This record gives sequence, C-alpha cells and structure tokens, in this order.
Amino acid sequence: METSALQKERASYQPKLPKALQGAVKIKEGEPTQSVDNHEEIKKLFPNTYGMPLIEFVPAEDTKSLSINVGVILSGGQAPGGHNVISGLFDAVKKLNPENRLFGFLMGPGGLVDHNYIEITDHLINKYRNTGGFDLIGSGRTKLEEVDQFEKGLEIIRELDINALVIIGGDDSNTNACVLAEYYAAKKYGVQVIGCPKTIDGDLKNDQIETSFGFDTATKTYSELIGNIARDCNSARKYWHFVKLMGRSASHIALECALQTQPNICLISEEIEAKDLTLNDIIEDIANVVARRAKDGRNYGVVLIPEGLIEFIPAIGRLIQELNDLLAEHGHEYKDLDEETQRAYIINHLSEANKATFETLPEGVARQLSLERDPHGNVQVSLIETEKLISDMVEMKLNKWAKERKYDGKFAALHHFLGYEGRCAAPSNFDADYCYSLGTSAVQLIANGKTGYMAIVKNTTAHPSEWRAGGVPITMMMNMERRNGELKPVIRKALVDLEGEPFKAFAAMRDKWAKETSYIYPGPVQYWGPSEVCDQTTRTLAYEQGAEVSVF
Ligand code: FBP
Repeated sequence: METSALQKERASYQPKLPKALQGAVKIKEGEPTQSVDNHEEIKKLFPNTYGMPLIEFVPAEDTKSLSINVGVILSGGQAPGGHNVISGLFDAVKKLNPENRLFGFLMGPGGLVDHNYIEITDHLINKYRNTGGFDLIGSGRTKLEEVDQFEKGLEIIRELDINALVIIGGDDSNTNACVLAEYYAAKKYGVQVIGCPKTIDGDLKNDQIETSFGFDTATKTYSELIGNIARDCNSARKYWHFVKLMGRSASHIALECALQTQPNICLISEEIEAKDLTLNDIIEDIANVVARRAKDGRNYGVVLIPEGLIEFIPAIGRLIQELNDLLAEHGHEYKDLDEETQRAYIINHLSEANKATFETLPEGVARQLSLERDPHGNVQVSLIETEKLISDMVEMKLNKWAKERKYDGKFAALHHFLGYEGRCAAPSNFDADYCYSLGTSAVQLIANGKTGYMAIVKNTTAHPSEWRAGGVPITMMMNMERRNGELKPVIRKALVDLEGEPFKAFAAMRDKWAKETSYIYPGPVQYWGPSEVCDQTTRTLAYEQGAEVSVF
C-alpha cells in the first residue's frame, strides 16, 4: 500500500491513554443499573445482561498474563478513528500475552456470519495506525438479529478459538451487540460481546457516553469546508450556498458546524419538530433572512441543513411512520411493481391526512421516502436532495414576493452535500486518542470477564491522561421503540437537546449571524503545533461540560 507523507509521519504518533489504562488495571464496580425506560420489558428480554453495574478502571499493582483471542467487527457508516480502536485492541491483547490473537471480520457483521476474516498482525496494523477509514477490514450494515446468524457466527468463533467479539458501531449496531451478548450468555457459550460507540452523527451519547468517536474529526473537516465556502461566498458576494450535512436523524453535526463557522442560517431539525413547523414555515423563515440581507445589499449567504430534516417536519414525520409500517407489512407485494404503480399503490393505502402530505411533496422526494429502508429500517435520507428542495422553494417564495413588490434582491443558489467527505478523514488528535483508549478499555472489559458492556471514556474535555475509562451495560441505555412496524428494544438515540448549552449558545447568536456576515474560517485539522489549535474538543463537548470555549 502506498502511503502519503502525512500518513508516514502520523504512523509514529503514539496516542495518549488515560492514567488508569497506562499500566496494570483493575475494575471498580458501581451500583446495579436499570434501562432508561420500559424496565420490565427490557429486563424480561435481557435476563442475563440486565442490571449489571457501571464499571470504572483504576490502576492496579501488577499485570496478570491472560490468554484470549478476540474478534472485531466494524459496523455501519465509516467514522474517523476506527483503525485506532483496532490498534488499541491489538496492543492491549498483545500486552496481556504476546500469543493472543486478534481477528478482523470483513465487511461488517456479515463477515462473522459468512466466516470471512483476516488475522490482524503487527505488520498489518502498523500500516493503519492513526489513519482514517475502515479499509483495514471494511464495514457493512448487515443486521445481526437472527438465531441462525448467531449460530453461524459461533462456528467460526469456535474454529478460531475466539473468546470475545468487539462490535464497533452506532446505536443500532450496539443494540445488536447486546442481543448477541444476551444470546451467547443465555446459551452459556462463554463468548463475550463488547460494544464501542461509533458514529459521526454524534447521536450515540448519554450520561455515560460523552461522545461517539468520529464526530470530532468529521465536524472539523466539514467546518473547514464550510469555512472555505463561506470565504468564497464573502469574496464573490453573489451566491447563496445551501449546504446539507450528514446526520441521519439528529442535527448535532449541523449544530457543531454552525458553532464553528457562524453561517447565516442553520436549521435544527429538533427545533422544527418542537415548534411544529411546516415546510412552508421553514421556507418563509429562510426567505425572510434572504430578503433582509438583500435590503442591506447582501445578496449572498450560507445555509446549513441537517440531512435528517425531512423526517422531523411533523407532517412528513407522520407520513414516514405510516410508510414504514406499510412497507414492513406489504413490502413484498410492493417491491416488484413499476415506479408509477408503486406511487399509486402508496396513495391508495395511505390515510387521508398522510396521503395529502405525500401528494404535495415533489415526486423525487416522495419516491425516496417510499423506497426500501436500510437494514435497520431507516429512510436513506442521505439520498434525498433536501438542499435543492429547500432552495427551489425559497426561490419560488422570493419570486412571488418580487411580483408583489415586497422583494427586489438577486437570488442565485449553489448546493453542496457534505457527508462522505468527512467520514474517512484522518482522525484528529482527539479521535486518535479517544479511539485508542476505547480499544484498550474494551480489552480490559474482556479481561475482566464482562459481556453486554460498551467501552466508555469520560471527562473528555480534560487532558487525555485525566480521562476516565470503564464500561456501561448496554441494557442501561435501552428502551422500547417502534421499528419496522414492531416494538423493539433499542438504544435511545440522543437528539439535540433544546435546553442544552450548545443549542442555547447557537440560539443566542443566530440573529446576529443572519443579519451580519460573521463567518469563521476554521481551516484544516492540525496534528502538530500548539495545543489550543491541535487538541481542541468540539464546541458541543465544551459547552456540555462547561469547559472554556475559545474564539468568537
Ligand atoms: P452510522 O450511524 O452507521 O454511523 O452512519 C451514519 C451515516 O454516516 C449518516 O450520517 C448517513 O445518513 C448514513 O450513514 C449514510 O449511510 P451509507 O453509508 O449507507 O450511505
């Protein structure tokens, strides 16, 4: 594999570990836990893994040698730092005993079921330390939920003499990790399953998980690009840039990028839902900002749009819910129809209110909403061109106002979608350290005989040596939610908290940003240099933890 100059230099970076993980480690157990909601249902579904205590690692006197083989799976969308979780795992298993082996299952959970794997060796891992991407073993979205899959997985686990699996994924993948942990525990197979919190979307977080890995690097990468766009915008002064940002449900990415770059407008889906806004309300709000800036001679601006927006507009959200149930129940008879008949089929089967919403949507968007879901039952929002939909509708509104002599500005829109550009970026120092620590914690959970836990690292706005590492029972984060037409135990997704400090900071400044031109140009992620430049956490984390937020 050819490597870039940066990659060569970066390979020698030694990720920082919390003090408690630097030498010998023992565990400190907390009180028994319970799920965030639906206690009885979750307890019944997870009798072997429910109620376990929180765990914190503390330094111990001496290291014990331990023979273990571990299998690792990357699941779902790419996120910067995945290779560092694996290098953390690798170094920690070898430290317990150099004979220990680490196997990587290829292309996601499907690799376990189909017995596709590689052994991760010193030579191999050294090429991937501190690099972005998941290309060491690949990733996939196969959902692990059937007994047949668990049993097929067990065959290869036995063949390779694996003691534990580490599943690196988002809320859905960690939910599946928990189901698998429970199954293997119930069957007394002696196979441990540990999860790791990954997703650029930043929505796998709660009292125990401060952030999911990848969010830091991805938002810094997008903010660099938004800053570049904003500077171009402020140089040419003739375009409105509509930038859609990844984040399938939650708007954490959009909010963080807004805090880093100060665009003229940033939509936050959670606020739109809470205020029960219609698509027309949103368009009117944007058009008002455009018109106000035009009056000041500013026919340009930057608008950030979270990709999950469409599902949060209440009327469209209700439509999607009904479509989900409809597709879950009738998907088999619907999928073979041609495009036109599919549209008619949907219209005939929808309730009156949702039918009306469906018919008002542009056909392309309506079609996207009625296509097959991903394996976890989600609409593939990254394929919906919300940024175009919104700018077209804003233009229509402005044209109408122009005819009514309420607006006489110029409006030329350009569109961008920032998603895949950031998911495989080389990890920032934060993600490099955080991920390596997560991998090391996962091995300590395994070494201490734990299963059904997710590795965690806390106190992350402090210097990494002060971080605290441990494990949280996955059942603690679960509640029952409707998926694919059925009530299922799932990890509760963290949406943007409208009472939280990051949103409040944004809300306090947005009117000024809308009117004036206050862009910040953050520039690229830096790996060497002053700590204020290279080791900054996201603004989201800083606001959440009351840490110092620089700039502004
Ligand atoms: P995960 O939740 O699996 O980490 O994926 C997040 C994400 O990057 C979303 O932001 C985006 O909507 C989706 O993946 C895109 O999925 P795909 O990679 O399958 O196109």
